[in-house]
Amino acid sequence: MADLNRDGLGDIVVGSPYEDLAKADAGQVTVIPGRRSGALGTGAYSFSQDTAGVPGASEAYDYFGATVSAGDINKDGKPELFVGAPGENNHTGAVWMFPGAGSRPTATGSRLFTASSVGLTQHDSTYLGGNGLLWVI
Ligand SMILES: [Ca+2]
Ligand SMILES: [Ca+2]
Ligand SMILES: [Ca+2]
Repeated sequence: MADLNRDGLGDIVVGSPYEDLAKADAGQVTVIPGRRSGALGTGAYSFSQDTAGVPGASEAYDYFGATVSAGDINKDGKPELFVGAPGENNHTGAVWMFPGAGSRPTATGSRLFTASSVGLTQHDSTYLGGNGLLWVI
């Protein structure tokens, strides 16, 4: 939960790492804005690696969305959304950052952090981005 659109209501960030899209277990993330009344779901939006403006591409077993987090890391008052895909690059893993904007984090300007981009050597099964509960359930 995080108030990504800054309306005072918590928004639900749902990771779906096993979402198939065009490739098995590519994964996606859906944001469901909080509402004071009425059914949840109005205004919901999703990101995957196939969303226009998002670096990378959905591949089988990326598990994009295995972990999610939010925080205003540049202190502009607009929270950023972070998404881990531990299966990316032969299970080295990677993390995406979606910058906060007027009413929601956007794909425009989103960035991809791989092991090498944060100074780590790429190793298979590092699972950068966390494995969440992938192998518990
Ligand atoms: Ca909100
Ligand atoms: Ca990928
Ligand atoms: Ca921000």
